[in-house]
Amino acid sequence: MKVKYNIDIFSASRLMVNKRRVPIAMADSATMKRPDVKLVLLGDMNVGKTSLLHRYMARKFTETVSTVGGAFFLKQWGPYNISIWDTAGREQFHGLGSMYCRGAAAIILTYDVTSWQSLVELEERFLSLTDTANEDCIYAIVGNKADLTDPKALEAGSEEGAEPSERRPSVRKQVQREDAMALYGRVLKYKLQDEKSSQPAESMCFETSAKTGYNVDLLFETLFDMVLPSILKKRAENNSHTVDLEDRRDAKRTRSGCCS
Ligand SMILES: Nc1nc2c(ncn2[C@@H]2O[C@H](COP(=O)(O)OP(=O)(O)OP(=O)(O)O)[C@@H](O)[C@H]2O)c(=O)[nH]1
Ligand SMILES: [Mg+2]
Repeated sequence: MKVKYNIDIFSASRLMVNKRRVPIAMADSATMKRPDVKLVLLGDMNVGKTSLLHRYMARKFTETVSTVGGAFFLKQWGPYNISIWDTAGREQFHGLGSMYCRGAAAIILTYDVTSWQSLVELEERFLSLTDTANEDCIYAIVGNKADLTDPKALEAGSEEGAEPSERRPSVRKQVQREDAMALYGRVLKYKLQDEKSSQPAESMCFETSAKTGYNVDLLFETLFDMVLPSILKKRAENNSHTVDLEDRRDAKRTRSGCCS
């Protein structure tokens, strides 16, 4: 089954509204809320980026198709609007990655706990794409598909009061949390961020399951809270650049009154 996005900028121009030939992107532009801040999911193909986002936004795990280009959701968080960008992990879309990361306040570097190579790829292929992110960008390292290796993550999806599942995780875990934490340290070094003044590795490395929902809300909502200072900073900057036309009219009136 195909995953539908709130707004898919790549297909928007091809979609029609009410059979009139009005592109959705255009139709929505008047009512579309402006994002205050941007969060980006990066990582190799098949690690579960789209599934994580779909689990969080639609509260469901459904079959996905490999992402083409990228797409974003808009999430209202209190009075703020957060855009969450899903990117394609396939090599052929690699060139687009740095464009998606431009101005990002938080980046989720996603790997698959059952694939050591997916962790290696984060460092070798994806880290350099973050050069266009904000200077104070926050990084989370996320090991998805924990349901395949961790009984806690597998049980997270079972109905309350249901019998404990007979199934046991059967796939070998290839990436331990310590490996992810070590990568987090190297990410900070690469970004020239001071380890002491940055978020500690324990709070920035997550193991999740898009399939059962394990730690998915925790991941996104921890990051939303962490980017609030970026939102406030951006809003303050925007306000200081705003010219109040009423003020200017008053000033003109006063001046002309004074001279006449
Ligand atoms: N067991 C398990 N399978 C998962 C999980 N998340 C995703 N999958 C499966 O992994 C495959 C890839 O998931 P996607 O979400 O499409 O992966 P992606 O990272 O978006 O891949 P690209 O769009 O190609 O970059 C699909 O078959 C999913 O059903 C998970 O938490 N547990
Ligand atoms: Mg995808």
